[in-house]
Amino acid sequence: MASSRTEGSRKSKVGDAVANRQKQLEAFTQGPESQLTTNHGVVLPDNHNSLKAGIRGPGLLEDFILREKITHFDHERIPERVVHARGAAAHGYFELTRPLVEYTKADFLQEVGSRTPVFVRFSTVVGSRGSADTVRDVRGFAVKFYTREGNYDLVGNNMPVFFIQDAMKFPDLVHALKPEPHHEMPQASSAHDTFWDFVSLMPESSHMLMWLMSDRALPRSYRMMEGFGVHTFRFVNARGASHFVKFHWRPKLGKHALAWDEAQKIAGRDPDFHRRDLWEAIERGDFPEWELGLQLVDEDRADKLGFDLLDPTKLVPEEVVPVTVIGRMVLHRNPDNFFAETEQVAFHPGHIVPGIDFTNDPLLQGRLFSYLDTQLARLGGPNFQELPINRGVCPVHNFQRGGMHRMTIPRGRVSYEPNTLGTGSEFRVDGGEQGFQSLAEEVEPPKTRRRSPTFDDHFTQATLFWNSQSAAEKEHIIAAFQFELSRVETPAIRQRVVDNLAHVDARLARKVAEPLGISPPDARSAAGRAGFREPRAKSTLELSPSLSMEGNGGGIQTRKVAVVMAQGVELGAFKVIQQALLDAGAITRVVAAHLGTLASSSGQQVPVDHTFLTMSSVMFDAVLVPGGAAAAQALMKDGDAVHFVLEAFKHCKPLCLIGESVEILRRVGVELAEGPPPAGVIVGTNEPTARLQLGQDFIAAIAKHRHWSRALVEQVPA
Ligand code: HDD
Repeated sequence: MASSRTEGSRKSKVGDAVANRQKQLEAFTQGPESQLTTNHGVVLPDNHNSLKAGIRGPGLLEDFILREKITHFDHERIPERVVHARGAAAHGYFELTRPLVEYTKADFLQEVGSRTPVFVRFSTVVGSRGSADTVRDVRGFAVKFYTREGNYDLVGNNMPVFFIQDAMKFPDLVHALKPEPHHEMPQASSAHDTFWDFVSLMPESSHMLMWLMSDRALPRSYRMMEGFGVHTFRFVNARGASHFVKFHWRPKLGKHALAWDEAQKIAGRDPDFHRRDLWEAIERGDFPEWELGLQLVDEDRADKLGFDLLDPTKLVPEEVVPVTVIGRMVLHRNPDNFFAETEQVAFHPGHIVPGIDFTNDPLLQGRLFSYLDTQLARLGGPNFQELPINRGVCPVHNFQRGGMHRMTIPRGRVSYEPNTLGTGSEFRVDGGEQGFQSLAEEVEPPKTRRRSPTFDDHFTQATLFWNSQSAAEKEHIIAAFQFELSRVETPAIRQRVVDNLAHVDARLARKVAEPLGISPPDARSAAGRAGFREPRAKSTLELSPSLSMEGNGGGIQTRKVAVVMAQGVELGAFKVIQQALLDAGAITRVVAAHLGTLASSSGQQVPVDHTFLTMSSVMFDAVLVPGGAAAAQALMKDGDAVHFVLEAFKHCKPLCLIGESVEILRRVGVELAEGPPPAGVIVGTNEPTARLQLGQDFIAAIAKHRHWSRALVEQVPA
């Protein structure tokens, strides 16, 4: 049966599957409402007044309309996800660019050009549904592929490793990370005692802590972060041969981060920063895109990597096994309704299709239980797969029929197998070759509750990550550890963390310890503690440049440039630069002291988009200050304008200062006359001959994203 379905559907043209999925969802969409009824279709006489005994009298219990409305309202929330509660999602498609017949029989990975509809949900992990987007945290990256053989969920993160090696520790990890149970603080933050207490006693978390303290935990945008399947999975081909596989999502716009100070400020200015960014990009038609890359490893090679592929605290360096790009994913449609789609979507690593299989990674094995279980609690029963967003695009047939909120109506008297009463002849599922076949992997006895010694090395890859970071990225990691541990109240916990860090890198540990008021780190103090066993085999790779984000390109498409202006602005150079920015796909917005328009030096009226009241520099990627003596004078007298520019300077953003506006930086002692300007600061005059070059230089500076090694930053008080 499965093969005939596949054969038939092969004829469908590229894109049909995506359109059909949309049609399938449209069958469930509603609105706008022009007449109101009760839930049972009775037309409402009035939606403002309850039924009362007399015009000023008491309400009547009889009022079924009021009771129904209030009851529905009382039940409008479902339990938030225990982790990954805050998220944003979008519809799109995955297009295969390289066939994988040799490796997997999964139908959606066979035919180049085939498009599979997807729904993707990004999330933070620790915060509640209403928490801020830009907190220091891991980001979820969950993709549901609606394939012709059933739904396939790749439930990953934006970091390729995890804190723990065995699912047995997941509840402990999450209890330690979430707000502390006695006073429910702090919200959406790992900077507190219980988290650091736990991880300091769990050396297997060392590698993931490096990622969490790095800029990876502060993505500029969901559109600018990588995604990883984390675990090693298996591909199985039509002959039953298997390969290990690791999944990588690579953003077309490059991978980029916020500055920590900036991330904290955005959390106050716009807690919806990432959600809004995703939504607005899709509404504008700037569809976010990722490549899907794979690392394929055969069984023989797996034994020679120097670490265990089943250990989720390890990654396979791209320098050891290169990433092969096999497709692209485009998100092209925002959900119609947040609750019905983003909130009710149910991901599960156990949603797989023939041709893909699990490995014995003990974290993955535990996840296979957890996700189905959590959906039962969160979505109220065993029929959540019938919700429109969770429905597959292929037929679903089985005898699991009862339960809360069943939405289909199965016909007939037969709800068991084998039977003869259904179709009149014997129906039996006989364990043949069809459908999903688990890989017949050999299993090694004995049954045991122990950890494999091949999981013992907790530091080599943490060190590899550290060594692979640029100088600026290393400084950010040190600062992040210092921030988090300064929030830890118990000195012994701080001490334990830096002692552990000495196993990663002595300088890192020393630098982190400096402002913490504790003894210098001592790696030996950890030696006797649990988890500090000598590893059996270590990999010898010393650097993995792909682990660094610095200098990661991606162009300037969709980058937001603030143009800070005041009355009397000279528009000559500005217009040329603005056109160059727009041609390269950036977005410009004029920010000034008031809304309405500003008169330029030539009397032209310039519309203002935002004021300093509602927009700060942290909402932009770069700042342009056009010249004009009168405008520069006005800006210098406006504390908000000066702060705007200096804050962007401090956050190492590209700045383009024209003519007299250079004075703004001089105000705080940033002296531009002596030698070249600090990195990423473009300075020019209004001379017509210089304008084009100015624009190109500014574009090049924006394409570098941030200039983390910029000099003089520490002089700026912003
Ligand atoms: Fe998990 C949600 C990713 C380990 C148990 N997880 C959840 C989501 C993502 C991940 C992206 C949000 C899905 C959505 O948007 O709805 N989780 C991961 C990754 C892990 C991981 C990449 C390690 C490699 N998770 C993990 C373990 C367990 C769970 C070890 C339990 C044993 N995760 C859950 C959960 C959640 C969840 C409690 C909460 C809401 C949900 O499942 O649907 O079951």
